[in-house]
Amino acid sequence: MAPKRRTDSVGSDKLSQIAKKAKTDNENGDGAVTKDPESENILSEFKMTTVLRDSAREKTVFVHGKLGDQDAVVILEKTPIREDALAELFTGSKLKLEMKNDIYSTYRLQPPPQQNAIKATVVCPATEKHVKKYQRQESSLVKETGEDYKSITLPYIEKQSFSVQWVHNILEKKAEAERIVYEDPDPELGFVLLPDFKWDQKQIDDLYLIAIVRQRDIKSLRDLTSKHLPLLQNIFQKGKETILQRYGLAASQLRVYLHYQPSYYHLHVHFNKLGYEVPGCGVERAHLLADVIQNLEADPEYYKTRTLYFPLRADHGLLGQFTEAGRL
Ligand code: DD3
Repeated sequence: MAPKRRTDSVGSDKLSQIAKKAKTDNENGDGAVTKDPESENILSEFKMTTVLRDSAREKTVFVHGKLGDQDAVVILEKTPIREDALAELFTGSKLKLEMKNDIYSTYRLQPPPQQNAIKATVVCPATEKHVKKYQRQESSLVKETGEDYKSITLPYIEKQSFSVQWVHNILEKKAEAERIVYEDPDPELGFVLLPDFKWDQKQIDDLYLIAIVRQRDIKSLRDLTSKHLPLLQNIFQKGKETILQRYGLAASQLRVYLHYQPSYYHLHVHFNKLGYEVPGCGVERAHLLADVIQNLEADPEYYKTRTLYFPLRADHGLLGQFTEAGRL
């Protein structure tokens, strides 16, 4: 059996060190992390109100509640079992027989504490939008012409003023600086490559990095023209090179794409391991970077003029705008 590839088998045990360090926000206005206290349990104060969503299959739960007087969303996720942890799991666990029948038996295995971790993501203060985002919702496919973008979508996103403070923190090294995997400082062609929140960096199977561009005025795919080709090619090229060097994953093992609509309006590119079926990687939302580049090469105004389709959740404000405009 071929050994499973691990992040730390490719010359970077720094990765696991980083992931182990508990990080706590030290409020200084921009929400940037300035100190690094070890595992103070801020969640002991969490007063839960509702479970927004849970999935037995994904082993996740999204909980809404209060941290002090602020709204908070806490996401809990059981992490995959690491192959290099198996030996300790077999030797160091408590085992309780549940049933035995013929050659079959099931047990309740109680792992040692260090093997029993749950990934916890905290959004605090959480807005109404965060709360809505994690509630289970039906979606509708929207058809957006170039005109619809100008008259409906653009005014909507400008009015919303979605905060991308966390993106600016990354670009300015006020947060996650030690997580940066590659950076190109060029103001025009530059970007920062780092692991997405969703990836705990413990195994390559669910590799998920994002490239955040340095230019701050590119909201989405719709803003791209042929003048951005050098930027896109730079991200594609250097992103693939870096992932090969650092994680041993060839370009042929990568799904590199943009979202439309994106979840934040600052241009970024997703890098997943192929075969990792992450929400948002389907045809109704993902646009392969390779295709985006080709389309812009063929038509400099491709994304300004084409009709684009995307799903929106029933409670999404933009869906209401399309309905009001009689476009749904
Ligand atoms: C987000 C989309 C945004 C909840 C959650 C995530 N990768 C991020 C802040 C820092 C990050 C991300 C919004 C927000 Cl769980 C609401 O994502 C982030 N840092 N996707 C990284 N590395």
